[in-house]
Amino acid sequence: RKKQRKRKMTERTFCMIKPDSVKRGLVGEIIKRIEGAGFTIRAAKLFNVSQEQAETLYQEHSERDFYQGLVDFAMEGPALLLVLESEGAVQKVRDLIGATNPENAESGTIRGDLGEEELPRNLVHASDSIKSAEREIPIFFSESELV
Ligand code: 3AN
Repeated sequence: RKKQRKRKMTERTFCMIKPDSVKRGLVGEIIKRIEGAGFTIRAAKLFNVSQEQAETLYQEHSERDFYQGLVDFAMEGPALLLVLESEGAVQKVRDLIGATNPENAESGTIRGDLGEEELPRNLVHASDSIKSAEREIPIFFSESELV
């Protein structure tokens, strides 16, 4: 419909509330911020990420010295996996999360306000582009799990 075509593009992005957040009891606080920012949750599951999934998610970092630690961290306990939708969702969730290193993340962001540990323990992952989101969502969700 005409009205819908004029609106900005609705995007979906993949977000993982990482094991450090789940351990620290921060899931509610983080979801509150996500919902408060206007995202629609399209899928959510508490999940033990497998080694294959962690390696696939982080494949672009496979040559980095922190890769093994990053993969192990993703598997150290359950994570809350999300598919989030909004206009411009990819950039919007990255803005909400803040800089990669919590030490450098601005206050008002999730990592800036809640980050207390060293990398890779930075609370939340979010896809860095639409292309990444399209690659990452199917690592964890089947089409039928998206509502
Ligand atoms: P972001 O999550 O902000 O997109 P990336 O893609 O550069 O950051 O890094 C992916 C993940 O790798 C980060 N979320 C973090 O957990 C981990 N990481 C990044 N840099 C380092 C580092 N220097 N040492 C340990 N882990 C890191």
